[in-house]
Amino acid sequence: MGGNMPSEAGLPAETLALALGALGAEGARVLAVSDFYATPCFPAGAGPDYVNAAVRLSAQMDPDETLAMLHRVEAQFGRTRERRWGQRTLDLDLIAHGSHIVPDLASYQAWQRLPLEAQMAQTPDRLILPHPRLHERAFVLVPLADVAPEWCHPVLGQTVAQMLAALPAGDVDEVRRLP
Ligand code: A4P
Ligand code: MG
Repeated sequence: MGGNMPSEAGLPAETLALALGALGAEGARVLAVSDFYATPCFPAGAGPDYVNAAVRLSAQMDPDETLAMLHRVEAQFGRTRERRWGQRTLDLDLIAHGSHIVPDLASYQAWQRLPLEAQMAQTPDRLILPHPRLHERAFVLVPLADVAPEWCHPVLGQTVAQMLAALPAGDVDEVRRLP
């Protein structure tokens, strides 16, 4: 979960907290919620700091149904899409769905290996799992380690704890737990 703009629900931390209830109302069972973290905007300078968190869900939904459900909850909190990586009230990304690789290994690897410039210019028009950038982002891995430290990346073969330990210390230090 991430947000860096106020919504009608309030500041990003309030939006994220209320979105947890909305996930439940959509039929997903919330198994665990991470702490909330203040994280510097990526790319640097593109907007205000974010609040990020990670949630572990159980639901009778396949990956596409899960993403559609996340998009419905984003819409409830005023999410609009003007620009890739634009500022947003609420971004709910699907980081992983068990150990599924979606749609297939070759497509996953094509997105994972995309250079940064191309990432900024291109948006996938379908779901890619695991999320192709999760292993390089402290703002994902720090909260994820609260709820799923032992989850093992099905392509990279590393747990969340291992991927987090491999990040530059400076990236991790910039992620600040909110009181
Ligand atoms: N899509 C493909 N795979 C996925 C997935 N695993 N989860 C597709 C979610 N969506 C996925 O997403 C664009 C398209 O990606 C969708 O149509 C979907 O089918 P979007 O949510 O419309 O646009 P976006 O949010 O701008 O893209 P995305 O991919 O969510 O962006 P990123 O790369 O996750 O970056 N800085 C900090 N500190 N914290 C943040 O949370 N987030 C972003 C968003 C940028 N900088 C940030 C943060
Ligand atoms: Mg998104």
